This record gives sequence, C-alpha cells and structure tokens, in this order.
Amino acid sequence: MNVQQIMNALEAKHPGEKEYLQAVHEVLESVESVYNQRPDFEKAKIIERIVEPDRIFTFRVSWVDDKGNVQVNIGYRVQFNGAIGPYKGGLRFHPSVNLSILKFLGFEQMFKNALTTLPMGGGKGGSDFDPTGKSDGEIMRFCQAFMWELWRVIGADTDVPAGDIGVGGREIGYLYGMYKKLAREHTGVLTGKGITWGGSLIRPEATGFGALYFVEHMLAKAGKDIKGKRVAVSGFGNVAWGASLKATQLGAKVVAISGPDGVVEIPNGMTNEMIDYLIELRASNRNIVSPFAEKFPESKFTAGKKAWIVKCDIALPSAFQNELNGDDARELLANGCWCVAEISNMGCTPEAIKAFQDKKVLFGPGKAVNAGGVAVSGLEMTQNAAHISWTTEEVDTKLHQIMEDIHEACVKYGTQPNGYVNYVNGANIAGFMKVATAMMEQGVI
Ligand code: 2IT
Repeated sequence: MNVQQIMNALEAKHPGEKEYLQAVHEVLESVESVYNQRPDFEKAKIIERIVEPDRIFTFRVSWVDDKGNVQVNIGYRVQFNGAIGPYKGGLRFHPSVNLSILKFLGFEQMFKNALTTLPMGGGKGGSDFDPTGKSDGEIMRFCQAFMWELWRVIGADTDVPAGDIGVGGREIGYLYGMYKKLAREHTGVLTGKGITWGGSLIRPEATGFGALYFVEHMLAKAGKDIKGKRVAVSGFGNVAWGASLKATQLGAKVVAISGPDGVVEIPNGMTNEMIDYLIELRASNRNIVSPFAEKFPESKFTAGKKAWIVKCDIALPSAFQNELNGDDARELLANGCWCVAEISNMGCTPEAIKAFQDKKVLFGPGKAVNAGGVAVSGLEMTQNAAHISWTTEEVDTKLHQIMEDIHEACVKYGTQPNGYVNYVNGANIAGFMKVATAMMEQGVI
C-alpha cells in the first residue's frame, strides 16, 4: 500500500471529514510495513474495505421542549465493522456531532474493541443535540424521540450502543425504557444500564479505572511508580471522575481538572470530597468547571486556560478529540511531564504525539488506554446473555486482566529496536491484525 495514495483517494471521496481522515491516516502509517508483507491482504483489498463503514443510518429527531416549541436534531448510527462481533460503541450527544466525528470514533472503536479480546465489532452514533441547560424532562423526551428511530437498527446480537460524551446513566435509562416499549423485550441492547435493571458493577468507573491500570503497566515497564506523582486531568465528566478516583486511590495527586470555561488547579491534590463533587457538577448540566473552585477555596480557577498549564508528571487528556495540541505538548514537556495517556478518543493532535515520541515520553493512545470502558460493556453483555450478575471483585479482576493483555499486545507489536515502546504502533497493529484476519476468513462481503 501507498499511504499517501490511499489518503488522496479517501479525501476526494469524503472531502472535509477531517477527524475521520486524521484517524485513518494514523492507523495506515502504523500498519504500512506489516501490511506490505501480506500480499493476501492487498489482494483482498482489506485496507480499502476496512476504512469504509459497513453502513450508516441518519435520521431526523423531532421533539418538543419545555416551552412547547418543536425542536429538530439529526441522529446517526455508524455501523463501522462487524467482522469480530456485533457492532458496539457509544452514543455522543454534543452540538459538534457530525459524520466525520462519528466515523472517526467508529473507526477507532473497531480496533479498540479488537484489543479488548472480547468479540465486539465497531460502531458509534449520536446526535447534534446539546444537553447543556436542558431540563430532565427535555432530556427524557429527546432520548425517547431518538430511540423511536434507532430501535429498528440495533439489537443485543446486532448492534449494542452505550454512552459517550453527553450520554450517561440517566440517558441510557430513558433510551432503554423506550427501546423496551417498542421492541417488547428486556435484553442487553444497551450497556451502561442501571444496576437494578441489567447493568454491570464497575461500568461507570471502568474507563477511568482501566486507564489507570494501563498507566500502571506503562510505568512498571519503565521502572517507575505512580505513588506521589502529580497528575493533570482534563475534563470533569464521567471519565475524568473515574480516572481521578483511581489515581488518588493509587497514591497519586490529581492537581488539575478542566472544563470548556478554564482550568482548576488543586495544589495539594484532589480529596475524596472533591472527587464526589465531580458527579454533582456534571449532573448540573451546566458544562462549566468554575463552581468547583467556588466550593473548594484551596483550589484556583483560571479562565480560558487548559489543564496542560499545570506542572505535572503524568497528563491524562479525558475530555475531547484534539484537545492537546503541539503547543500544549511543548508546554507540558518544558514543565517536566514524562507520561501522557489519552483517555479521550484521539485526545492529542498528530503534532503533539510526535513531540512526545521524539522526547521518548511514555505515550499511550486512546484506543488502548481507554478500552476498559467498552471492555466492561462487553462484560455487561456477557452477564445479560447469561442472565447473571458478577460481583465488583469479579468484574474488576477481569478488567485488570484485560488491561494487562492490551498492554502486552502493545509491547509485542510496538517495541522498537532501541527498546522504546511505540504504543501507538503497537495498538494499531495489534487491533488491525485481528480485524483483518477475521475479514479474510469471512470472504468478500
Ligand atoms: O469510546 C468508548 O469506548 C465509549 N464511549 C464506550 C463504548 C461502549 O460501548 O461502552
């Protein structure tokens, strides 16, 4: 394959889909040399097939707000690749949502899900609906209207959505209620469900917990320890909460969190009370982090700045794609940061990743680091299919094992001759080989 040729063709077909093209470019660069040793892959046009979604659904979502006004949004489901299992991946409700973003997320999800070792294909969906400032009733009516269309294309063995930005336990509840009413079955069609109606223990924590287990392995391999280290986290949602909780439990100090309005610096590290407050702050639906500093005077809010201005050892992007750019990377490096693990999907720009790798910083890509979330979703599917529920310890032990296995796969495929582990290459090659092998064995479909 010639990466530039494929990218040119893809750009001509999908002009302006910049996040999607960015995600594809990164994977192609990683797998190029492995792929070129496989003429059978080339003959079967695996690359040309793997970069295009199996299918995409879009639909109008009409609903009525609290003032009685009719609102119209767009809904999507991208069923990206079903080679290794039912489509699986979250729903994102955010005003920025468009096809480029959902295709990039679906593409990443396919390889991430392959890395989990569980049988799940890749998918993603969502809407340009903005939950900020919406009442609980409005959220419920929107979710119901969204599911009224989505329910036709999903199913426990077909496509299993979950949460992502703007979709948490509350939204999954409203979506599930409507699905159950329409389909007349109580089944594992969504994950992230409530604990009283088929949800899995540890699912809310899983993305952040899994990320920290992965970081522990990265550090152990480099002969380091997380105890006492300064950790900067961006965002203040579910993922930032789980990461802050586990980092603190492991003895690290979480010295920064952030929101769209600015950064909160916490010089002495987060306390348990602060971690609990994150849940309340998110549930307020205001999408600002400044109230945190008003509640805890020992912290300091700076408007308009990112978490990356705060001096840290370990940086954990946990908010949004491309939230950490080249300038941010240089600032982190100048301040002595030596480990970066993306918990958001594609949290770093290609320029930032290159800056970290050039300086031999430990860098973990989202599709490996944040795979614990979807991994526990996979465990929720297993429990639902078997009509059982596992204990916290059972789920946590499995999550530990999965993150260790993902780390090992990255090391296997990503270790360079000089000993530096290129986790980006490792994750991309390991994920790609599994999906490509499954596609080869199932013929041209
Ligand atoms: O990006 C992700 O992996 C998620 N939002 C979770 C997906 C899932 O199906 O649990």
